[in-house]
Amino acid sequence: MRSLFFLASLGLVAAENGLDGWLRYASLPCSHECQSKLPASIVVLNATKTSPIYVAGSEIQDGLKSIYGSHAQISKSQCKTSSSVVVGTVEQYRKACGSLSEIPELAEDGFWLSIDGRKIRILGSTERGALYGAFEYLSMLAQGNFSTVSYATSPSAPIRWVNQWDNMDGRIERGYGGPSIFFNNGAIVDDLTRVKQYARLLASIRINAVVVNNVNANATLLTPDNLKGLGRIADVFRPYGIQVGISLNFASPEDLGGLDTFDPLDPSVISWWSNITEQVYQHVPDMAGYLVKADSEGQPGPQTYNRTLSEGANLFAKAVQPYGGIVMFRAFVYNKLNESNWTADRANAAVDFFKDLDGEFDENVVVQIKYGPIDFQVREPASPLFANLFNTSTAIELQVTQEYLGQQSHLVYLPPLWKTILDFDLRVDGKSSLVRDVYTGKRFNRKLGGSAAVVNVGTNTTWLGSHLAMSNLYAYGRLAWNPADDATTMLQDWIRLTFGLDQTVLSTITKMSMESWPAYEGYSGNLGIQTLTDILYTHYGPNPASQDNNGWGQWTRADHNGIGMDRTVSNGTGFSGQYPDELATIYENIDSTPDDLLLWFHHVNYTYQLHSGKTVIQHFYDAHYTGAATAQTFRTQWASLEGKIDDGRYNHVLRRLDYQSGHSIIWRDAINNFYHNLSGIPDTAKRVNHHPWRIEAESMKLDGYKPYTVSPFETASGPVAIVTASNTTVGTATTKINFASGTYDLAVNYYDIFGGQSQWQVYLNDKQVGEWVGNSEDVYSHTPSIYLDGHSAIRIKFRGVKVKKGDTLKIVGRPDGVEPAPLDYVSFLPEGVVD
Ligand code: GCV
Repeated sequence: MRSLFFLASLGLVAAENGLDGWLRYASLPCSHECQSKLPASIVVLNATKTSPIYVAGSEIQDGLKSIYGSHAQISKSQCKTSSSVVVGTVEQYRKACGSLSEIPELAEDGFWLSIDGRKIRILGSTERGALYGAFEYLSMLAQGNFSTVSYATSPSAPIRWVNQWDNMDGRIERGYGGPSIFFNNGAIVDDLTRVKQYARLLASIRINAVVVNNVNANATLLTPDNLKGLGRIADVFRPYGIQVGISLNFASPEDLGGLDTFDPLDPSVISWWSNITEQVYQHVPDMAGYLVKADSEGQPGPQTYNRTLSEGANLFAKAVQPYGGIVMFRAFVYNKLNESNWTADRANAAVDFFKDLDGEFDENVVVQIKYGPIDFQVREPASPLFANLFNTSTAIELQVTQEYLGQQSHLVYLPPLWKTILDFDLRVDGKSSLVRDVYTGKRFNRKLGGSAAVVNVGTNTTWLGSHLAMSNLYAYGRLAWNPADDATTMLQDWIRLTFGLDQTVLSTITKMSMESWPAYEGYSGNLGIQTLTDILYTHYGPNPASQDNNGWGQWTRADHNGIGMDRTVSNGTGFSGQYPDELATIYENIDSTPDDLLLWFHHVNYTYQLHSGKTVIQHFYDAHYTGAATAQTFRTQWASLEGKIDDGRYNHVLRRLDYQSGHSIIWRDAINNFYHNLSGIPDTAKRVNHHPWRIEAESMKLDGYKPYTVSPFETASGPVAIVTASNTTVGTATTKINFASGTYDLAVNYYDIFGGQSQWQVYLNDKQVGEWVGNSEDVYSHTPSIYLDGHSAIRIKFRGVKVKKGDTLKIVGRPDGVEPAPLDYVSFLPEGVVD
């Protein structure tokens, strides 16, 4: 038996790249108990190599070997031995092995798992269900869990989908893990190896369908060659129990089919869609269905012809109905609005568009609703549309790809945010109406329903762009199966599977992850004001001004006196009236509105006093300091795990957390400066605009550098930075240090823009103490910027630098391409100071 020491040391040397995600089947020691519980063989009740049952058998075989070094043969007979895993459907078991009384009723895709010593039976109501059971067994093995169990589990809802926003040219809209694993250059890629690996990950979290292309859809997916390619993709997913779906462009009959209309009621359009659907099903006989974004953000839709959204949806519903397909019709429909109209409100749009269509959709249509009324913000109330459709099937749309939440360059574990919605009680008719009970069909007795999440994995070996972001995908699958699952429990299973069983690793990553969403909310947008990111550009860094004076309807209505959207019925947009009475009353009244949604529902002065006793503005200041302070601890917590996690993943994550600690300060200062400037109200703790440990670059002696006024102003300290005088001039900034002699961490704030890789060196008395290259676009996952702003602003730290009062600090910047080696400031940080 291999010793623990040997295994631990194995873990340290073998750098991992993340490709296997939580299915790495890392080697574990095998105790006596373990030895006595490893099965000798695996009986698959369907030996066809492309069946989920066979896949289940192979996964178990690989897992046993990889985790415990044990060899189990796969066979198709001897189903009654006492030392085998038997895997199949209930039906197959009855036929091959006789009846079984102890299996409780299973819903579609449910499974029964029975482990009694070496006798293991994994039986699904479907083959896909049996595969889920196999992954459950493997998850137990990989966590060293040899319990005797016998239980059945069934999904909360039939729809457990993921959506990819992949474009045909291989780029992914809001994707932070590299280009598409499906498409390149207008066609389906030849090598589908990564698709198979994705299928494995998705099956293990019980996802049953994947929509492979962007909702902003390109009709060329429907060309004969691409449909053939789609067939190849479906063939790869099928053995894993995953069906393929596709997004459609409403105008395809015109754009691709050459018709002069795409009117959903026109007979030529109806027959065009029925024809193309037949072709789709020829290539993909089990195609799951269509996903449709219509009349939204420039996408064509039925409104072009004054047809209703339900008429648009039903066009597709009728086309896929003969094949058993469904239509996921997105409720993300809104028009551009004018902010000078006090009652205009994008949040109203979904209910305004869909409420009156309740009952008008065909039975195989599911209305797919984003969790909040705006767009995946850091905090939103639950979409009131869930409380307005009683005769229509619904699905909730979540977003694993962190579009507004740090784009995988920030650690943000999302389930605590999702749970604020899933577990929320809408009180329809004064009765318990949890959001999760609505979209799973329980509350209003709908057969269809479930969840979809925008995932956007790419070819990066980390899939999403960061190892820690995979906890969000894992937990999404768990919640799609059981939305009542607990955020910490799911996380801890993921940690053990991803990083091993060490208790310190478990408690540390749990703590960091559970603190991450509150921290992000702290240093971005508070009190329900939305994320405050730049909504007109990358959706990444801070830019609160972008949230007003735009036609997108994503507003804060901030001015010198106050902030917040008045969404009351009495004086505002009327949005609060879209909720059932009990909730409408709570939100209508400022006193009963919870603090964390205050600015979502009410426009107040900055001096308005919260339930907490603080004023709104002081809450902003404090939350930004607390949030950024928490983000500083993530790096330190992770660093304490050095030696317990393989170097590859340890260093990859460390670099991101280092970056996040700096970028959280950029967020903190930008938002605080912005509202300090707008309101003119000082921070009672005197931190905002007071930075005793900073030396502004523009105040240094400049040679080859010149001052540069940054816009938006709040994303530069000062608010001026420096840039080299030309794209070829080397710049030098020098100053004498007046801080007391001692040891400091040196933090340098600079800008790393797309289109160049400048180089910087830092000297103390001509001795180099640090250097770096502006290559963040190659290192991190977020969308880069071509400007000096809150996206490109970045901080690097050199730790433990010995400084004497009177030393000379010199920074040399070498521009590259369009990047003029920009610098903002240098902080000399004594231990414990974050400035
Ligand atoms: C795919 C937001 C995103 C868009 C996205 C859209 C949607 O507006 O920024 O990139 O488009 O939502 O969900 O359709």
